[in-house]
Order: sequence, then structure tokens, then C-alpha cells
Amino acid sequence: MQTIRTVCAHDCPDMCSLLVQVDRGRVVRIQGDPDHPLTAGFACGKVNRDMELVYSPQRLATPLRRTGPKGSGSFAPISWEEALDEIVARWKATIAEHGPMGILGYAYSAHQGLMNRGLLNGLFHALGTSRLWGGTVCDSCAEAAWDSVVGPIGGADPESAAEADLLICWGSDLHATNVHLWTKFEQARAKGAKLIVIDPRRTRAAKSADWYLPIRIGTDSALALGAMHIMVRDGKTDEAYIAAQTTGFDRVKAEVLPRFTPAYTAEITGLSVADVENFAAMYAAAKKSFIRIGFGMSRFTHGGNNLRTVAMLPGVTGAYGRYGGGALLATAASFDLNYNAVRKPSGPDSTRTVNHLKLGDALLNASDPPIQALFIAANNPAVTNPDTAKMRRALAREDLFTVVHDPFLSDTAKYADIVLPATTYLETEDFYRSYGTYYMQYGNKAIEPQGQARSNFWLTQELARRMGLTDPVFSMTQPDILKEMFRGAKGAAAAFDPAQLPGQGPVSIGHKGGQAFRTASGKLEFAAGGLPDWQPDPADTKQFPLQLLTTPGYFQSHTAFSGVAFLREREGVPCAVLHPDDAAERGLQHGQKVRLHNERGSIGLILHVAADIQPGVVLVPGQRPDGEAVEGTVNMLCADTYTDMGEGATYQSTWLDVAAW
Ligand SMILES: Nc1nc2c(c(=O)[nH]1)N[C@H]1C(S)=C(S)[C@@H](COP(=O)(O)OP(=O)(O)OC[C@H]3O[C@@H](n4cnc5c(=O)[nH]c(N)nc54)[C@H](O)[C@@H]3O)O[C@H]1N2
Ligand SMILES: Nc1nc2c(c(=O)[nH]1)N[C@H]1C(S)=C(S)[C@@H](COP(=O)(O)OP(=O)(O)OC[C@H]3O[C@@H](n4cnc5c(=O)[nH]c(N)nc54)[C@H](O)[C@@H]3O)O[C@H]1N2
Ligand code: SF4
Ligand SMILES: [Mo]
Repeated sequence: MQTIRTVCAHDCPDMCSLLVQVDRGRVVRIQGDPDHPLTAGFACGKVNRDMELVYSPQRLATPLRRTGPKGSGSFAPISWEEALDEIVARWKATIAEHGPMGILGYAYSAHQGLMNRGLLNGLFHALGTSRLWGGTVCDSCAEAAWDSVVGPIGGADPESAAEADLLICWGSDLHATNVHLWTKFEQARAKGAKLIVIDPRRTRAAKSADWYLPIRIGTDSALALGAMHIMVRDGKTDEAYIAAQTTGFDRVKAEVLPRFTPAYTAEITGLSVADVENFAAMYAAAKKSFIRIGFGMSRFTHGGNNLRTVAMLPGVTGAYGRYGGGALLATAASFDLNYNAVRKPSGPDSTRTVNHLKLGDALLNASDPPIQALFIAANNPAVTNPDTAKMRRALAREDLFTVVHDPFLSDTAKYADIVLPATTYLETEDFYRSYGTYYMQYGNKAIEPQGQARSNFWLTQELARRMGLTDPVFSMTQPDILKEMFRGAKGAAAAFDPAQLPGQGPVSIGHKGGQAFRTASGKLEFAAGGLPDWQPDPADTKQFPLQLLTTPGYFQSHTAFSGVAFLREREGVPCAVLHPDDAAERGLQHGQKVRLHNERGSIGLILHVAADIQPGVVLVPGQRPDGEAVEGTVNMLCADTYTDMGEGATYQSTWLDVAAW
């Protein structure tokens, strides 16, 4: 029996350090690493079952070639040699006819390893193909909003939350998506800190919170502005901090705050005037208020404004200046590694860029040249992209040569001409930096690739060689590429010796100070991205009465765990959740099949009725493959329109109704 220390590569902010027990080449146990201060000896309820992911009977064993219509899932096994020969021949033909921009290839986030993800993107960069602006389906809006206030730099260290005197879970379902932060919250609560949860849904955290504020969906900027109004009115702002560390608050105070009276704030947010007053008073009284800002509030047409206004609050009380206070959205921007070494080894500075959430649109409509070849790794846009019906029409294009690299036959892979079996993270080695903590760590390979599966890393180097690319990174080992990533690293990361990292466990670049700002002024900017405000959702035409609330599932992280039967069962059948009043109004019962419909189409799910969500919204947890639902998948109802900042996805600016199936 061997114990191998590695890193969880799933798309999750915690980036746990894992101890994997291997017996005769087989994983028998996965545990959290007790030597990692945040992982603290436990992995989440999904990953401590990752044996079932690795050894799932649904894993792909060999490369496949399509034998039936696109989308039908009919394939026949072929050898790697045949698969690679065909891919390279088709890509070369596309380049000869249309130039490299006729190809679009990318790896997305289901493998967080900097090499398994980055080097594959580096391959397409070097080839000069059309490029995908990834992340617009996820965090580009939230990031742009944060950057407009604080600059491109990480937020509060999750470890500092243990020192906080007030904890706020603001649109973040910690038990589902950030479970190790919860342990820090518990430590702070044991020392007397109060927990407030602000969410349109009574989450598990809300149930154990000191105070739950059931805010109306999409109205967070109003609550933040209402709180600022009260703090200004009552003289509770930290004027010295505002003067020294921020710019633009005078304009917010003069031009915006007068409108956000407690009454107006209450009317918009659906909270009572007393709640708004009480929230502002508690926030103002705290010295070290720690806000965990979630991404949910950004997934609206005006989502950027929601998020940036919340990110401004700690500037008003000076909480940003104190360790234990401030706000945490993400940390990734503070790791100043030389990512270009893997992501941009060579290739033109610019070529055509396709926004991730408009991938369907680009495949259908891009011309000069049209996109004739598509390569997708670690992403399942046929389910997770908005306007999935359009996405699938695009994938169904007979003249599009599609290759999908995935451990499973995902809904997207069913549209591929060639499917390549991918390893899981336990079958590769890589280097990781967290996006929700300040740790980085080298992840060792625990076991050999299963069946004929090959890692993203292996596949990249193989394809690069066959396409005639000679950049050294395409023939280097992982430890040598790591040295390239640290050559020219800046800030705290520059202190580490990359030669030592493969033998080390987790290392932190965190520091004990307050929030630094990386804006043009070097200060927190209240007005650089325009004055903060609240506006109603423009998609609300009143034609459809309910608004979509959609968040990751507890046991089905997007679709990456859909090949694990136990976790599918734990999550339950794909469902929609309605408040009892909304269900009664429609004569609908818990457990029946229902049709969710709007101008874009309809899908079938099982109805759950629960008072945990507010009237006026319908919650659809997770994004689940069609085959598991009564019919279809939730993003068929969502438009591929942009948020106000960062060109992100507007999943929750979706209005719909629910009827019997
Ligand atoms: N309605 C709605 N839609 C959403 C969201 C929402 O909250 N609501 N959330 C959005 C967000 S935040 C995100 S990040 C996206 C996520 O969307 P996706 O990136 O599509 O995530 P997954 O569905 O997990 O798909 C990842 C795929 O990668 C495969 N995979 C796993 N590991 C590897 C590997 O090592 N190599 C390769 N080649 N493949 C691998 C998995 O089997 C799976 O098929 O979804 C977005 N869509
Ligand atoms: N286990 C697990 N962990 C994950 C993921 C996963 O799928 N599974 N996904 C990872 C990825 S890719 C991402 S991007 C992150 C996602 O992280 P987040 O997007 O932060 O997702 P949640 O933690 O579900 O937080 C969303 C919460 O916001 C609430 N909410 C929705 N709209 C509003 C609103 O208008 N106002 C307020 N105040 N609250 C609102 C929802 O009810 C929900 O409780 O998580 C990452 N971590
Ligand atoms: S909590 Fe997140 S990082 Fe930790 S094991 Fe689970 S999915 Fe992986
Ligand atoms: Mo995401």
C-alpha cells in the first residue's frame, strides 16, 4: 500500500490537498490531507468517492469514431494512431483551405491543472487558430466587476475568516461550492462572530446562520447602497479610511445614496425597513466583517453592478484594511506566475476571439473563414452553455469536424466525429494554484491511465509534434515546464524555488495584512466603472412571471460527476423547486412532472415544492444531462446575451413559467 499526495483538480475554489491510498496500482481510498490548513483532513462528499469516478463503468476505454448521425451517440472504437492521424490530416486540410482560423480549439476548467489545461490552450495559441475567451460562462462578469473596484488582485484570505467578528455569506452556498471555508466560519463563530446569510434561497448555511436575509433575486446592489445610505446618515462611515484608501465616494454620496432610503431599499429587495436598518447597523458596528461574495449575483443583465456594489461595502467601514475583514470573491489574480510559458508558447498576438457563451453562434455564423474544425477538452457546452439549443444546432453541423476529449461520453461528445478518452486528475501530474485560497501545490500521479485514456498533457504534446510545432514546452516534462512558469514570476510566488515544489506539499502566498488595490489610482474605486446603482431586469417583460434561480448542485458539480451513479442518486433526479404559493396557484403537486417553458422552448423536470425559496423564482439546481431529466436541460431556456460587465452569461435573467407536464 502506497500513499500519494496529490491535488484535487475539480473546478472548486478549495483546491484540496489529497492523500490517495493505492494498492497494487488501484486507488482504494481518498482522504483530505491533514497537513493542509484549509483541507484540514477532509475531502468533500464527492471526492472521497472519486474511486467511483476513476473506475466508473461509464468511462471511455478507447478512442471512438462516429458511425451514426451527430448527437445520436453511435460510435465504433478505433486506435489512438488512427484517431491522431485523422485529426492531424483534417486540421492540416482546414489550414490549407481556410488558414488556421478555420480551427477553434480549447480546454476549459474541469481540470484545474495549469499544465493539463494551459498547455492544451498553448497548442492552439501556437497554431494561430481562432481562440476561445473561456470563462464568460462562469466568472468574467464577476471578475470585471471586482476589478473595477479593487483591481485584478485576490480578495481576503479564506484563512483570515477565522479572525472575523462578522461573517456574511452573500450569495454563496458554502456547503455546495466552498465547503472548507465553512470550517473557518465555524472557528470565527466559536469566538463570537455572528453569521448573516443573504440569499434568495434558504441554503444550508442560512438554516444555521444567526440571521437569514431572504433578499429578492438580483437586488444586491440596492441592499449595499441602502446600507451605505444609513451608514452615511448615522455618521458610521470610516472617513479616514475613505479619504486615504478610496476614490469616488463623494460622488456616490451626492449622486446615488440619497435615493436609497431604507423605504426604497426595502421596496426593491423585498426585505423590511427594519431588516435594512438592522443590517446596516450590524455591518457598521463590526470591525472585521468578512463577506464571501458568490458568483450567483453576477448572472444577470445588470449582474456586474450587483457584484461591484457589494464589493464596495468594506471600503465604507474600512474593513478592507484589517486582516479578518474585507471581501473574498477569488484569489487567482494574486498568483503572478509566467502563465504565458504554457498558454502562449508562440503564435500570433491576436487572431479571431470567440466568446465562450457565444460558441454556438460562432460555429453557426462565423465567416471569413468559417470554423470548420472544433476541439473541446474538459467542457460540456451542450449542457452548460446558455442557449443550448443553438449550441446543439451548431454541433450538429455536418461539415464541422469535431473532436472531444473527455473521460466520459458527455452530451457534447455525442456530437463529435472523434472522441478521445481522457484520464482523470489521479492519472496525471500537474501544478495547481487555487482560485479560492492562497495555496499552490504540485500534484503527483496516483495511478496509471485507465484503459487507453490519455491526459490532456500527453495529448497536447502528441498533437503538437504531429502538427510540426517545435516550441520546447511541447517536449518538456512537467517539472521542467514548472521552472518555466516560475521564470519571471512576480510578487509572493517569486520567492519559491520550482525545483523544490514537486517534493513539497501545499505552500501559501497569503499574507497577514489588509486588502491591497491594483487599480489605476492604487485605491479602491467607487466610481471608476460608472456610479453604482440598481436597475430592474430588462428581460422582465411580465410575459413570464417566474425568474430562474440556478446554482451548482451539491453532488453534481456541473456535469463532471454525472458518470458516478452514487452521486447521481445523492443529488436526486433533475428537479425544479417552487414556493408552495406558486405551486398552489398553478395547481401543481410535489413530485409531479412539470414543464418549464418560455419563448426559447420547454424542458421537463420533477417538481419539488419547498418554502426554502421565495415566491416568484423557480430554482433549478445544477446542470444535468438530458438523459437524466424528464426532457431537456435547463440552459435551453437561457439566452446567450451578455452581462453589463465582462461579457458574461445571464442565466438568471431568464423568465419562465411552470405548468403540468
Ligand atoms: N444554468 C446554469 N448553467 C451554468 C452554470 C450555472 O450555475 N447555471 N454555471 C456555469 C459555470 S460557473 C461553469 S464553470 C460551467 C461549467 O461547465 P463545464 O466546463 O461544461 O463543466 P462540466 O459540466 O463539469 O463539464 C466538464 C467536462 O469535462 C470532463 N472532464 C473532467 N476532467 C477532465 C480532464 O481531466 N480532461 C478532459 N479532457 N476532460 C475532463 C467531464 O467529464 C465533463 O464532461 O457551467 C456554467 N453553466
Ligand atoms: N461542489 C461544487 N463546488 C463548486 C462548483 C460545483 O459545481 N460544485 N462549481 C465551481 C464553480 S465553476 C463556480 S463558478 C463556483 C460557483 O460558485 P457560486 O456561483 O458562488 O455558487 P453558489 O455557491 O451556489 O452560490 C450561489 C448562491 O447565490 C444565490 N443567489 C443567486 N442569485 C442571487 C442573487 O441575486 N442575490 C444573492 N444574494 N444571492 C443569489 C444562490 O441561491 C446560491 O445560494 O463554485 C465552484 N465550486
Ligand atoms: S471540496 Fe473542492 S477541492 Fe476539495 S475535494 Fe471537494 S471538489 Fe475537491
Ligand atoms: Mo464556474
